[in-house]
Amino acid sequence: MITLYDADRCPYCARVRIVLAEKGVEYETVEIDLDARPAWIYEKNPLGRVPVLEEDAFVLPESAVINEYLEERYPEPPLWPADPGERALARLLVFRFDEFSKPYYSLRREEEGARERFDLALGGLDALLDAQPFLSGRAYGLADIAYLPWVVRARDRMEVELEVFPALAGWLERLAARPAVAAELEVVASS
Ligand SMILES: N[C@@H](CCC(=O)N[C@@H](CS)C(=O)NCC(=O)O)C(=O)O
Repeated sequence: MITLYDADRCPYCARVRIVLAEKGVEYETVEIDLDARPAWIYEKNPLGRVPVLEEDAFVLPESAVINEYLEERYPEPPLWPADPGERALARLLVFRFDEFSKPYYSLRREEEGARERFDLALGGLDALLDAQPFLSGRAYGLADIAYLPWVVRARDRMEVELEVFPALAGWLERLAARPAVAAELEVVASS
């Protein structure tokens, strides 16, 4: 059995929850209180962060690495493009995620100029989604899952208007039709 050390409010955990749901993998969760983390979480992850995935004696932190592991361990349905070039570009987006999250967290801290910087980052995603249907390329996949939790939280909790980014808004609407994503939208609405 897989155990996910998890926190409802954590968008990095949401990445892993979505992949587990897409792949229909059964798992149990241990909810970690991020405001009072148990000391033992450092034995699972020396950085003390969630998510952490555990399968018997195997323990793995880092959402992007966990999702790569799940993709290899449970290959169906595939969440990376079959084409090597398309896959590499999708991985590049995940690799450069900090370029998106930096202005996001800056906006959350209400720093000066953050809204403009985050709008620029959203504009970058919008332009990409104008050119291709998904961040992962021609089909939905791990790059979409890597960004979606922050886009949802920006819209629902930080009063970010997505209407000015029509391709991005359309992408979110299409993804919301997927049960794995709809379940996450409910987590955000109820937490
Ligand atoms: N790079 C990590 C980031 C995980 C992360 O920052 N998780 C947050 C919760 S959303 C956390 O555990 N924060 C506690 C801390 O930073 O001490 C990943 O992708 O899994």
